Amino acid sequence: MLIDRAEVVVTSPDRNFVTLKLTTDDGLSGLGDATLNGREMAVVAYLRDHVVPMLIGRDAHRIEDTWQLLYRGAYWRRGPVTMAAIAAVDTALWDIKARAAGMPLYQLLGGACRDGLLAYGHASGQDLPELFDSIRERRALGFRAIRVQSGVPGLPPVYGTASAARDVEVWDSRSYLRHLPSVFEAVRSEFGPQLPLLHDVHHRLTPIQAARLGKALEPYDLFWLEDCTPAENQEALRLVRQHTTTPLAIGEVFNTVWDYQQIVREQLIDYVRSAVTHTGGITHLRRILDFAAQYQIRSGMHGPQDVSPVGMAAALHLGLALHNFGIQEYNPHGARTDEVFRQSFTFTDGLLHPGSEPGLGVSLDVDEAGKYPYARAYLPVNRLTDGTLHDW
Ligand code: CS2
Ligand code: MG
Repeated sequence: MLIDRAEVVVTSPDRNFVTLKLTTDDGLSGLGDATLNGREMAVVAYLRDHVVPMLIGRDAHRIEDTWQLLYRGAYWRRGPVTMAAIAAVDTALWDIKARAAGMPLYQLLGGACRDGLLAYGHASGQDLPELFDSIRERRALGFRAIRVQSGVPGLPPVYGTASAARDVEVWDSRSYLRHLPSVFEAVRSEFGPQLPLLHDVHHRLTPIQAARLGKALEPYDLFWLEDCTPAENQEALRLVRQHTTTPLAIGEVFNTVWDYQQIVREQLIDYVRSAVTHTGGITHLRRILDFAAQYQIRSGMHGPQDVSPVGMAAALHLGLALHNFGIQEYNPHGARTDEVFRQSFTFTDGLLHPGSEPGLGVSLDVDEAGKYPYARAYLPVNRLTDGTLHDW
């Protein structure tokens, strides 16, 4: 079964998505997500100019060897562009292999370890009444775990709040640190002790500030505190850990197992945030999560809207088959995206399931995709109140 055709499809139904479609000489095809938010066309060029020519004529069954060829064979290792491109090839080959076997992909990864995947949804508000409404709305949709993001008095809307869609955000860590514990206190007294609550700091604090926040939030029993410091300084987590028992989640911007080496071995985190799409595909993320499992660290895969339905499906198949699955972020896509990518995964009573169709269970309607050309878009940036550029 040889790879005969490789197409890179760029479409922007509700936002930009990059999809690799591989087709074999016996007519089977597989999909892989290569979407890198705000830098999409860099991955398109990497795939079209460098990767696709290497794939044509290769045995589609040799997933591991192809992974090693694209990783080691390039000499220049790691990095988000390279690893998103490798992820797309890897995912598409797993999709093909499972379609050839006539099985849903999770069967090839070892079979189901559970009935469904606990998902968390996003709630946010500028103030408490708006936040409470948003939590109630997520609960009505079935979510059993909720990420809570809140506006900060004195600042314009910040990351994670619905009205924050702007090019430049404004940030002040002191105001945030003062305000956030009171938000969780109010949410706990309104919704009780049982509901799992999560929060994303989005890389904005120094290690000592993060330590203080983790400690201040302990009474409210968070499921996790995410990206409390910029993730590339792994050692910073030691200081945070010394001061708090609030569980920590890190890694949505990581792309290889090497990014996790110290924080996993030293047990500085509790959840691995990597997505299949940004971390070299199913093959490599499985490797990271098997390493993490030795330390009772679990998965908490990134599932924003900029991971396409193909990337989401890949996450669900892997999550179902992993023993150390923790939770899955789930941010439903818009109606136009769902028309372009027909999916078979389900969300019932707060649990996701990848479905029972062969392969990933996602098909790409290329004609529908063609209606939505690429639209250049950037992520926002974040500035302190004096104008200094800060982490977004
Ligand atoms: C995030 C994302 O889902 C999350 O936890 O941190 O919203 C992230 O900002 C985007 O995926 C960036 O592309
Ligand atoms: Mg995040």
